[in-house]
Amino acid sequence: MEEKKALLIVDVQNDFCPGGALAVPEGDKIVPILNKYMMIFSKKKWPIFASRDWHPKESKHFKKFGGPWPEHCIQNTKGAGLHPDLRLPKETILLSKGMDPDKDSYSAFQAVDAKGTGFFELLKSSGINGLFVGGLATDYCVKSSVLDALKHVFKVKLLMDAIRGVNINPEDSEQAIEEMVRGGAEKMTLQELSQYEKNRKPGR
Ligand code: VGL
Ligand code: ZN
Repeated sequence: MEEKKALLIVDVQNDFCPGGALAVPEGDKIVPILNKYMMIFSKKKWPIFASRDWHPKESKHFKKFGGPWPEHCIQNTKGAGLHPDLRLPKETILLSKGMDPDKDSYSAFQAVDAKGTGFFELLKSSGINGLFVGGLATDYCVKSSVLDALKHVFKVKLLMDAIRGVNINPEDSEQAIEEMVRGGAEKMTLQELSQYEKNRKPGR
């Protein structure tokens, strides 16, 4: 069966980048790489999805209310904004998650588009069976999204040059990558994708 691909960019938001409320070390370094992936996908007319963490002010996700995290990505704040250098093509489908004050919602499969349609439904209705995943953070939302994608039997490519982790424990990202690969995700880089695309016959 022909693979129908889509790109998922997970939570590349100001609060997850250096200077933000829950900064991922070097989180902003992936932005130029993601821009290149987006150019490739955009040229091919392959769909691009961008998820965002979109929390209410009061959420059990936050330390203040008994959860694990400092307050971050609060709806309509600067911290919740996508990184300003991220060049999202206009056809990018924005997904939001984390709106339920009682849930953590790490996975993009818990996210919905502007009309409230879930990510899985959106993928199914466009016949997508292959997902390329990059973004933040490797050890939380990227991992959770990839494991869910594998559960739903999507082919997953993990974009090794376009992910970064929180690493509360130094090995967290490494372990997350191992877990995703064990589950069936394949590692990929921009160079490999460009090379692969060059070698494909036109029209395929
Ligand atoms: C995330 C921690 C808390 C993430 C979201 O996007 O990886 N991590 N909320
Ligand atoms: Zn969050």
